[in-house]
Amino acid sequence: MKAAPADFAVLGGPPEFAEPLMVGRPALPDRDELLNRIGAVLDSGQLTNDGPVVREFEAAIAEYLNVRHAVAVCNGTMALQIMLKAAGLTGEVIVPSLTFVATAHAVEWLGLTPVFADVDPHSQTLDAASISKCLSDRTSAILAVHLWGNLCDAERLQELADRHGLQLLFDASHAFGCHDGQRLAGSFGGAEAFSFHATKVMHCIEGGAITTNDERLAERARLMRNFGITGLSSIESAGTNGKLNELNAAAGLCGLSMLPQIIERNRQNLASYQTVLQPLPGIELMQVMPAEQTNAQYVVAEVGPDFGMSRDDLLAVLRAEGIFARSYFNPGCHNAEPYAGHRKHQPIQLPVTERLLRTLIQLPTGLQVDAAQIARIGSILQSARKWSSELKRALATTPPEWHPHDPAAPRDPSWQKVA
Ligand code: T4K
Repeated sequence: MKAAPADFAVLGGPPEFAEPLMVGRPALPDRDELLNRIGAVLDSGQLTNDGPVVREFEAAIAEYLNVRHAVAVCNGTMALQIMLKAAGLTGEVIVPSLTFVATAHAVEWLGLTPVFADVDPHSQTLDAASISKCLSDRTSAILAVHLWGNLCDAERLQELADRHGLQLLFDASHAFGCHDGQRLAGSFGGAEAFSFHATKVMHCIEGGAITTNDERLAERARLMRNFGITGLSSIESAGTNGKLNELNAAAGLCGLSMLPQIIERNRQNLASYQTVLQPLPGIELMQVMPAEQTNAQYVVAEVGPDFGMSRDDLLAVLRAEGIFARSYFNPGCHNAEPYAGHRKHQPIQLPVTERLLRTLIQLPTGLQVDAAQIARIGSILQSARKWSSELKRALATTPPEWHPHDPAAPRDPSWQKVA
């Protein structure tokens, strides 16, 4: 409870959480299940190269997502690159700027040009009207992102893609387990790419997959992830090494068993955040899809003018309290190198993206967080809003106190004196 501005940790008070709450902590697999699976891999002697555990993992993903093909790869970035390559794209690919930079980099790495479109203010996924403004005679595809697990309007995007003879592909890294009431993410468009990084709702520690109903695209992807090798003495094309190994696939199978439990907790956490944020003006929780359709892996809110302080000041206040919230995906792909300021990447203004990059905050969730902790976060937010003028003034004049465990804190202790 912060009864006065001086109680806030930025002003020298004790932090609310001595053990910090991270924005997310990887869900740790059941130890016995993981060790058993690892033991079986070691017993088999097959550690990688399309072994039986990778195949079991692929079959399990395809079945869960109700899609014909799942091609497992070593991470989400590789899933994107192989998917784009297997789709045979050329020229320009329209992508949102409001995404993890890997979405744009995957396009750029293939020698294609990512062209940034704006997002819808509500869903924060690609806005169809904005896509239309980015079209050129070099456009070959739309690469949409189901950001924060919000499914894109796939029907509308497909219609647009068909009208202009474009391919439609998805970065589904945030959307494992999300559905629109009928279909799960994974079977929309020509193909979808998933990240199974440790921070994702379902993870292999590091891993990813391409999912598709297109048999030929799946075949090309399989070939590409294994150097283009078709047999002991035959190589068909210039592939890469995108293979998932057996140990990571084993971790992925454990991740799949835990998925219902993780999604359930995430949804409970989302409901708790709704309760604490609903009465608080100036901070608005994003919830687009019904709770039972989202994996709720990201708790995203927008900090507006009524909150009394900027998103960045609020982040500083929270971090000092041990609430390590984040400001994904600031500065936005179009403001990062090698894209910043190039018209070929950004032919249009991106006002919604620019606003969201300044105002979005992601709050801690996952198995590490419970309703009681969210109530304490709510109380801090309430007091921060109440004392916003005092906190802002203090932040502007005094270097903030850092939480003892904050990895973002400057390492040199003399920094506070120098600043
Ligand atoms: N497309 C999209 C839309 C994506 O979001 C991503 C990845 C990709 C494509 C590419 O997929 P991959 O090639 O990565 O498979 C993370 C992840 O590194 C990245 O995978 C993810 N998106 C991105 C959104 O976030 P950070 O900057 O959040 O990582 P970090 O280390 O700060 O971790 C976040 C929190 O989790 C921290 O509070 C600490 C905690 N943590 C993290 C790790 C890795 C742990 O407690 N233990 C851990 O082992 O990047």
